[in-house]
Amino acid sequence: MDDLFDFINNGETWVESISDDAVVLRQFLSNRSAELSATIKDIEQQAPFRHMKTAGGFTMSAAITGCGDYGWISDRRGYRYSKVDPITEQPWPEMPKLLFDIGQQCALEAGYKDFKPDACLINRYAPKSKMSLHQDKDEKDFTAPIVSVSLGVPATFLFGGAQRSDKTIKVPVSHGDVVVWGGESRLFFHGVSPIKPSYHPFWGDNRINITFRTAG
Ligand code: MD3
Ligand code: FE
Repeated sequence: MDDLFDFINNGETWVESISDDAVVLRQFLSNRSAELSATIKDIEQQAPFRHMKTAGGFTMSAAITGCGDYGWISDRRGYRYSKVDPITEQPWPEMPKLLFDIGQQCALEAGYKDFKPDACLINRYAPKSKMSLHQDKDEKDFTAPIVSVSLGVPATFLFGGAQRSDKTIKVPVSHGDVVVWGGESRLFFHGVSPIKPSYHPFWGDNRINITFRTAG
């Protein structure tokens, strides 16, 4: 774990603040992205990407899977975390140590000590897929930050405020970037603009977003 930082952060990286308690760690994972991508492909073999239905009956354009103790599910009963994958009817794949360490190290870099993610959600966006403005509030403990890792083709995050009507700013994110948000911003509205067609050598025209959370 102490060594992790050496091998993820020996390239060109920089930090951007997007609000008092949200930061972008630019290119933090660029040196680990091949292994990280292979790890995601492996999880996908155990728990396939699927399109969930929103509570309102719409199909989400981003496909989702995950690993760790909890996975996020959505069905007619609403949104919640579950220890069982409804497709495989098995526990979600174990969170690989590589992922846990990356989530914890990125949180630490942003000033959050002892972050212990128990859920790692993985979103896959094809061209035109988007995520509408929402809050992440299904987790039990809002004092824990959320760490987000972007892979594949670039995207534009929409970062708003505590109210849905608050103005949003656009934050471009690309392969190897990490966003960490906690404190006030933990419950801010956010989303992802429709993905523009482009090409990434490993992920093709897809974008992957990995979020580490303390859910249970
Ligand atoms: C939180 N995923 O899975 S994560 C989600 O890129 C989700 O797949 C998006 O939102 C994705 O729930 C965004 C990164 C993010 C960006 C800005 C935020 C999370 C944020 C601003 C406030 C709070
Ligand atoms: Fe979210």
